[in-house]
Amino acid sequence: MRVDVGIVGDLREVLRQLMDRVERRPNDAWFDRIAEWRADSELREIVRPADAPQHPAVPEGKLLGAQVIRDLFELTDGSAVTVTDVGQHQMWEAQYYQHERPHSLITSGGLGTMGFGLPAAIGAKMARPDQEVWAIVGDGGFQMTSMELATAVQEKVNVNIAVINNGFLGMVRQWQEFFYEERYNQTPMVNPDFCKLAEAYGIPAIRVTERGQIEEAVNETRARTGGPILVEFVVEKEEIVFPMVPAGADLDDMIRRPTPEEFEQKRRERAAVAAVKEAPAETDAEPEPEPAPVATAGTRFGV
Ligand SMILES: Cc1ncc(C[n+]2csc(CCOP(=O)(O)OP(=O)(O)O)c2C)c(N)n1
Ligand SMILES: [Mg+2]
Repeated sequence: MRVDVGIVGDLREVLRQLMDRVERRPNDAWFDRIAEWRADSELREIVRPADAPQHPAVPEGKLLGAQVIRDLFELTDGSAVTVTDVGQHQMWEAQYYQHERPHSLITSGGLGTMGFGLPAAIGAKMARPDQEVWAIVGDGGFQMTSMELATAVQEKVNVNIAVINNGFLGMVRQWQEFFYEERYNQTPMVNPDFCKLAEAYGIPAIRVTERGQIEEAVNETRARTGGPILVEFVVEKEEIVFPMVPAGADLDDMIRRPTPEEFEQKRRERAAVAAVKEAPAETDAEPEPEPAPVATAGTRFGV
């Protein structure tokens, strides 16, 4: 790169001095654009305060994995070290737990191995005993290394374990929903009772099935000393992590969560298709060809 003036110095100092010499240029158009994007994202948001109007995709009375993570972030003031496994829960963690300190999120970026979360969280707590450490794991990945509960008990590791139980290998189920017509092959899980499993190791366990129970469970977990504790969050089974980039597609081809309006439109289209499919044939004539599927991404178009 061609350099006009070479400056050697502390960047912080040099930039400050340069700022006085540079004329401020208005950037309103760019900031307006960002504000537009923000407003659009807010419309699509599913984690909202409990008393706010909810996105129509949020099933009534269901607990969402995304809500669990957001509430955990707020209840811990974002100060915990979190260690994730691999899957949807990992993405909710990344989206809804805002980390402002370095080294406070231990997670694989991509190509991660299920089963990593629990043992890595035990290691993190041993390395940083003064920090609050949460393992955030899926029901599938947790079962790959759940025998390490014994290590946590034996070594009295005070790690908090959040099992996000959606009854599925959720990340794979989501692909099956979007790209394989909901053929849920090998993804539904027959799980053990996670609370009883913890108790078998002498670990106290709490089950949470509603958003209103999260606060008490998290507070109780944080108050625990001298060993591990497990909270099972029983969440909506068919929650979707957005945005999603189909295999091989460019990043700007990402699939976003529909706005409430788009969601209602899809719902109407699906109802219309279902009505056509269910209508009894009126004549002996050849049946009409099936209408083309209307959903461009995902057939259920859920949360
Ligand atoms: C050892 C291993 N096997 C398979 C995969 C592929 N894989 C990535 S996420 C996932 C599903 C994880 O399910 P679960 O632990 O229940 O988490 P969820 O997506 O439901 O939050 C699978 C099978 C993997 N990453 N590692
Ligand atoms: Mg799961």
